[in-house]
Amino acid sequence: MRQLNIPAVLLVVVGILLTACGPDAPSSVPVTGAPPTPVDGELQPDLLIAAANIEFVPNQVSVAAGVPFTIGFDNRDAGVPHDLVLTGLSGEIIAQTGVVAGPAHVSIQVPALAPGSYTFTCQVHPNMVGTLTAE
Ligand SMILES: [Cu+2]
Repeated sequence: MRQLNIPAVLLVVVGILLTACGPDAPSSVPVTGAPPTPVDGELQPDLLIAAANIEFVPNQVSVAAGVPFTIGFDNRDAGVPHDLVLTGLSGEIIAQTGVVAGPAHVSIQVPALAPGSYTFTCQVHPNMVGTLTAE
């Protein structure tokens, strides 16, 4: 009973594949080589992330992949300790500010990242979570 529609589904899938791979499909431009090597002093402008009212502001940021950058971390919560820990695709720590009580501003350098989605968290407040996308 459950097999009744499989041939029809296969036809549809094959049809889609043929359409997508047809002779008129534009050839994609090949991606060549590694990202450009950054020159000293040519860092991206600071990414500014604040901690305010026990939240990261903003909590969604994006950077160019393959280029080191700095994060300026601005703890605006007076008397409240926060930090910012950037973790990689396997949960490894890439960069961290250390815990600072607000108001305080610290900067950290982040090495060039492979394209992907990274997470930043506050170790003091596990509900403080943000996403950094390298693209
Ligand atoms: Cu915090």
